[in-house]
Amino acid sequence: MLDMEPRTKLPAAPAALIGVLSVAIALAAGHLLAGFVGTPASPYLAVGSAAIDLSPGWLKEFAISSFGANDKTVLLSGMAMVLLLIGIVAGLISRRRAAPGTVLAALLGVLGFVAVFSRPGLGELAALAPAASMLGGVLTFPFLHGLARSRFAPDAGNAARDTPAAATSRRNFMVGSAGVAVGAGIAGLAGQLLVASRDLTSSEASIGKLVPVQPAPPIPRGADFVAQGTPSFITPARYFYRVDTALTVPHIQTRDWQLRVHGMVEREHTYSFSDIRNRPLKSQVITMTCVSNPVGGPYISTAEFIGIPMKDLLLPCGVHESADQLFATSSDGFTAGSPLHDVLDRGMLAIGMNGQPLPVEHGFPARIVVPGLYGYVSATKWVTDLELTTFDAQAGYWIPRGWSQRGPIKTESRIDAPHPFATMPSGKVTVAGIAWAQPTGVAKVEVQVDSGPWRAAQLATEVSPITWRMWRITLDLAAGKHTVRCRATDASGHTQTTVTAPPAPNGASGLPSVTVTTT
Ligand SMILES: Nc1nc2c(c(=O)[nH]1)N[C@H]1C(S)=C(S)[C@@H](COP(=O)(O)O)O[C@H]1N2
Ligand SMILES: [Mo]
Repeated sequence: MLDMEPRTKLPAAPAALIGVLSVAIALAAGHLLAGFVGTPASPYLAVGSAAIDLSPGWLKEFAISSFGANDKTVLLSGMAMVLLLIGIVAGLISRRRAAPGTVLAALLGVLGFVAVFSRPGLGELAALAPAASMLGGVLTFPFLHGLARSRFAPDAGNAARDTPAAATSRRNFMVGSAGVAVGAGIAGLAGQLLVASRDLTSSEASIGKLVPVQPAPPIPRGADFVAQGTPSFITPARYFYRVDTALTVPHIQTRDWQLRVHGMVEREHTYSFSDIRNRPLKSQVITMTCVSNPVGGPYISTAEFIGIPMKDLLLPCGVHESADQLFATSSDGFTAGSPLHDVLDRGMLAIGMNGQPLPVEHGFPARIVVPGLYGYVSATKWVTDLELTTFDAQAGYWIPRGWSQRGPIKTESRIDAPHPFATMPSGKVTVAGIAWAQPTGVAKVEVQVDSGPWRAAQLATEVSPITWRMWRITLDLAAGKHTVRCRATDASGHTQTTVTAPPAPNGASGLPSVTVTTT
């Protein structure tokens, strides 16, 4: 019957508008439901997380090196642009009939389901969020399309423009679109508020101040050269570098947290948070380093971590002789495998950092830190599962993405002052920086100006072999342009390599250099 009528062709702008509004309501409805059933169930965030997991290693490395900790914001904004475009396209391919746009909305809905089901640790209720998105899109598009069709029907135009019926259809379309827009805004905002309100303030407060029974010795005077431009020896938690694949950080209450130890052990065991909290805590100053750190880069920081030695958790379970890998899984599905030998020797399950419970971004309520190994093969945040296994049997998150299965930290150094391309008066110029060689320790740092001789820099007081070491040297520079290089030698006598390598597959190398002009 309807098909017999002449079809109205919607003008492009309102057609695009109804597409965009339908996408908006779909996203908002899903996000709102996710506020109840769990943040990662938000289809928008789930698609983003899936995109992170599926994107190739080079792309992630590019994102980390170009956007740093803002990489997630860039991803989410990019997705918003793409969705805006999809909405416009959905509208434009549906100027005569609602079917194409409705089908596109349904396809997006399916994508939402697939993405949400690819997220680990979500219960069945999580399906409500993509279901709300799907319904929102699939119902709203034909609804608005119907309103628009009567609004732009040929007889609603010209001659009959001022009939009451035409006025009604104009109003209906306006009220309908405005209603959807406002509804999407409210649902999206409410979802965001719910997501943000699942905060851990009370859970963190219930931990109380973390006072180690075996504290690390205090940081001696002269351990850094802040006045000359090095970082402070201890990195305040808010400045501590952050690298992870989590689009939204997992919010785990301590009462819900469990750590299961299984695999090649005599006895499986599951620890609760109070099992850990009530043990005699130890603190250790550790410098963490990311394998993605380029030469001269910022992904290195130091904190006093508080927790208990990994061996105290693992050995009571009766670890089999033939296990050689500790395979740790995070609540968000990230995995990292470390050589068991290193874990038993010096690994730590940390529940605190610089006197406070771990910040959520750094793994609340518990993470692993193994001095001497890059984070991607050791420093699992939000850790919930420890499997004793072998390197032949399992490979962590980054390994199939092109990174080495073993990730010992390379002996490296960095120049912090002067800044590259700085201009300064000729004469005395102080150069300062950091060097690291965990767990061996830094024995020497040398500096070279242009093609001159290598000269030993003054080392700051050593704190421990598992932390960075600051250095400085005052040079006498004649007027002109100079390139200053540095190199570290570790306590085993190994000098950092001059061979330039990119971060993948096992850490960047090459001598750091800074070019300055003296006048
Ligand atoms: N759950 C989880 N843990 C993780 C990661 C991750 O992506 N997810 N990234 C690792 C990497 S690559 C590094 S370098 C360190 C960074 O720890 P930070 O963010 O506390 O500095 O965490 C490691 N632990
Ligand atoms: Mo990393």
